[in-house]
Amino acid sequence: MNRPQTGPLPEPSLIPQEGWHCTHVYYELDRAALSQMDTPAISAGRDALGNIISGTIDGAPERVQPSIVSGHKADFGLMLMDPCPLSVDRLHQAVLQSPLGHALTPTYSFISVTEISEYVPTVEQYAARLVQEGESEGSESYEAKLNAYKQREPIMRKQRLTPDFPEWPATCFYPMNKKRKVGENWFSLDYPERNRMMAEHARSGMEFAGKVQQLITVGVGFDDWEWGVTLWARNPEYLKDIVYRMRFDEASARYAEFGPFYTSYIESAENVLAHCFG
Ligand code: 76R
Repeated sequence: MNRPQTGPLPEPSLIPQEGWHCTHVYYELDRAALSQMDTPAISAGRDALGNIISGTIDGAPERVQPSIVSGHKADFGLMLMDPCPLSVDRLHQAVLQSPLGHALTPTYSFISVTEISEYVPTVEQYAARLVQEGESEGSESYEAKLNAYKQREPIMRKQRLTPDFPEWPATCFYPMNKKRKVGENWFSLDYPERNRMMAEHARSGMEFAGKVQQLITVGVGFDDWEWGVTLWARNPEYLKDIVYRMRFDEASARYAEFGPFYTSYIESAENVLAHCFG
């Protein structure tokens, strides 16, 4: 997480030197407030809200993803990302200030930023890992694997810092911590030990390539949990499969603590509102 500062200090700014701000926010409809409105007012309000949550209004964040939340925790959710945290928050405020805003209650939110985890190997570290795993430097297979990683690395970087969202129908968000208990404190383990467990974690994650995509955003210093886990799945059943699988990884089994899960289904703004308002 910590990168040494090189060169002159940057100008004071809200914009990260790399990466984006991210907010997950969930809203519930207040049916009592809605019942006080007549049908044309609700319909006009729905149009206005649809415009906002489709992310097409002026100054909208770079990424706006509406989804239908299953269960009682909320009716719909938004995942918002932008270099500027105020641009992210402006969209949330636009929702609340819209004509239906008084009939919407935010029930949960999580604010975080993107980063490249300290456990993602650089090309040099990857090369060293290949040798450690028994590849001989300069061999054909060593060069092939290294080249493949060289090609993949910038794409992975982009996807971690300024992601494109996959075109998949299901998503799940939950915040998590790593334990800080006497005798079981993630943060008092040395780096090689954490790196060993995160490498095991990454290997089990890669078994879900093509089925699940993950985005880890960091809440440390911003919100009540250390990380936000966003999973997108080709099918909701893979959400269950991956989370179950990872419960057996040492990094999760021994050290992870989880907050509430928000599972939701990605739809256009129009469909989300049609679902919620009937
Ligand atoms: O970024 C990378 O792909 C490199 C490898 C990798 C890192 C560094 C990786 C891979 N993860 C990393 C970091 Mn992950 N991840 C979770 C959860 O439910 C649980 O038990 C844990 C929640 C899931 C489901 C998941 C999925 N990962 C992290 C971190 C940050 C740790 C830090 O920086 O200290 C957390 C909290 C975390 C948690 N992980 C993968 C996945 C998947 C599917 C992969 C494979 C890579 C991919 O296809 O995207």
